[in-house]
Amino acid sequence: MSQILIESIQTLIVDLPTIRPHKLAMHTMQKQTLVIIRLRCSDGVEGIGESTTIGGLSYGNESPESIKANIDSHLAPMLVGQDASNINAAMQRLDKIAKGNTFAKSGLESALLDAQGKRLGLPVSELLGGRVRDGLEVAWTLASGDTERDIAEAEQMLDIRRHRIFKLKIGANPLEQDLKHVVAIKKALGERASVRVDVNQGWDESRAIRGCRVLGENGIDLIEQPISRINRGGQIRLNQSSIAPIMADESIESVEDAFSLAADGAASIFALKIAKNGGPRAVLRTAQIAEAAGIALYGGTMLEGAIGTLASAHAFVTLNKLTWHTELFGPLLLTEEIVTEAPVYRDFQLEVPRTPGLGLTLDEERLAFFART
Ligand code: MUC
Ligand code: MG
Repeated sequence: MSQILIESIQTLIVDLPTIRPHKLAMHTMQKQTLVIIRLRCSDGVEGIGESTTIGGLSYGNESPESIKANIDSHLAPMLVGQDASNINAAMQRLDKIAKGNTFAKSGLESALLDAQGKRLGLPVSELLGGRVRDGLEVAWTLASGDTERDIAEAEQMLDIRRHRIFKLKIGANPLEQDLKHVVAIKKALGERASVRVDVNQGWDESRAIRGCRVLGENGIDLIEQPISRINRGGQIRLNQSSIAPIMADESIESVEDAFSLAADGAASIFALKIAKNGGPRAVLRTAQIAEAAGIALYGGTMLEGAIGTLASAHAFVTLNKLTWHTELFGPLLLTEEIVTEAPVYRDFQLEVPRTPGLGLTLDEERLAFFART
């Protein structure tokens, strides 16, 4: 059989409206910007991928514009003309010429997997070794910035059986105001829901000591990234003292970060994100480090659209244990889709397609309408 080559790689920046403003410690999202990758191969197969971050440069080191520029100028030229079926070789080439850039690499790795799955007639999960679960339970983030509105939103999600795990975005307001907000929501929902918080590095250690204690005493199940990713000593101390388990999110910007956090005992849960590890295969390396270290797992998101969400989901369904479930709700935060069939959420779960590749088809018209020109 003659070799199948990567013929071209196209990147598109797509801006989609959100159902409401989404308020995080570092940024309030009024829209989400996706970078869509189209990787065309000499056998006529096209793989699609997504490289998406939150709030321009306010969350991580890569922005949609830098992702596009770096793929177009540096990464794509390294892949065009290469064997489309050899994902190990392709990703090694990228790692050799580009440090970091895990968001960009994640979209490319997803596109390579999608193409290979379509070529072989296999879902990406099967390329990754096979699924051990069918669906993934999905948390919803309450981030309207208003306590009563958040409670109403949670009640509605419980009623329609879409979510029973809620993550509250805090860290932007004064500590006491944030604590009051979280405790009021937990009181309203009681045992009907798991309530967790994400501080997005918003506290310093002095505030985190009190914050973690009050949250733990009030039945909050998990505290995500309470302090800066840079303050390793603080993370270790909080992980030792907090009643509620501490999850590392921003602290993990690479597989190597995951290893060093595990070695230091700086968290008891890892948020897995394909974008921060360099793709669906790369994130499984972080999962293996966690498993070996006895660290629990959570399937995280960068609020990707359908493509990035299912690229994550195909990796997460292969995991042995996913104790804290997932937050793969990105498509539900958007008012518009750029694929023909949106991912299916039913009975608290995201269904992971069993069709070849990621299981998605681009809606050319919608994509052309929302793509930046
Ligand atoms: C984050 O920090 O976890 C995930 C859900 C959400 O609302 O924001 C993201 C990012
Ligand atoms: Mg987080």
